Amino acid sequence: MKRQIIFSGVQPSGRLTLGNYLGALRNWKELQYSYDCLFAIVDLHAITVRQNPKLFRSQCYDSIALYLASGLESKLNHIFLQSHVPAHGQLAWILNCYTYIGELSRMTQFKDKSQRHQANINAGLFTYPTLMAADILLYKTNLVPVGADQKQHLELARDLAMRFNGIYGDIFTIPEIYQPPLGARIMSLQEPNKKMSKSTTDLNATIFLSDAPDEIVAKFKRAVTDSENEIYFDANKKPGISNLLTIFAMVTNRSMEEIVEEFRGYGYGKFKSLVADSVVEYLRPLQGKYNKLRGEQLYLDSILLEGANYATKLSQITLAKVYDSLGFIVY
Ligand code: AQP
Repeated sequence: MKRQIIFSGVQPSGRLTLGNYLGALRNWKELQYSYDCLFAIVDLHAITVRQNPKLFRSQCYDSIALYLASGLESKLNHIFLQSHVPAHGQLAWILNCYTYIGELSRMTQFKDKSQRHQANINAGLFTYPTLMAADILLYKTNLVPVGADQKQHLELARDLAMRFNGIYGDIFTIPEIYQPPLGARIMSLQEPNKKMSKSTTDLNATIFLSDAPDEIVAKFKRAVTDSENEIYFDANKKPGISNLLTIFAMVTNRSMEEIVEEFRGYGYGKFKSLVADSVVEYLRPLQGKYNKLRGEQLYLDSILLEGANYATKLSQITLAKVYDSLGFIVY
């Protein structure tokens, strides 16, 4: 029986974070055994914010090495750079013509990023969600595993697919979202009401997957909590401690109830050290694999090439169908 298709991606817009890992990559690793998976490094998305070209190229290689180090098996998955597959841009243009300004104006990521990059509120930042819809729809994707911040974009992708199908017939598969029960939104260590983000200006706010153990320990030590000094889960009242509890539960694979029960009487300082040590141990094997893989550029290139060839072929099938439905002349 044909397996269902997964598509997802991460922007190489900086160093990947613990949020990217717990909200996305970790789930990809679990899902790779049951689905046909395409995982992109979405470099076209990343240029909606200015990037330094030399650093950017290096971050693209960092990302693919991290994908593999996270446990994605090259034999099971197709890993590629979005810019290597022309159909992403081609379909994005078409979908732009079926997306309303009002819909894009409601996107919270656009509002948030235009606040943060006021000198560069470009059209790409605005139409980012139509490119994301193209990414997903090109591959007849059934399931998209993403963190909570991408839910709104995914809903738009579904709306666009249904709108297009409503006019032209059964062209696109309607994708479903996959969100993890825990970790869909790992929060900033400094502003626990905001999500942890790779493009943060406050380096203490984010755990990067490449952080050294002493950096991880120092960041958790400085994590913002509250003045109550009692450990229990309440994301609204105690966002800092609840975030630490979530991270701890995920990296130790223990239930929230069990952890809260065990650590209720602990002081915050002691608990923070425990979380830090668990994260250091959790990331150790990943970091070891990453350090080895990152130097193997020819190997990384070979994976990207295979991925791009496969994705290009698959994407052309959907694109031809779309062109034909629109009345474009297709040979
Ligand atoms: N804090 C987070 N918690 C859980 N999941 C997260 N993701 C991102 N941050 C968290 C998920 O990681 C995947 C890739 O995200 P992205 O690189 O496409 O962009 P983003 O969502 O905008 O992530 P960042 O780290 O905040 O990047 P910048 O700073 O460049 O904007 C997605 O599935 C996302 O949900």
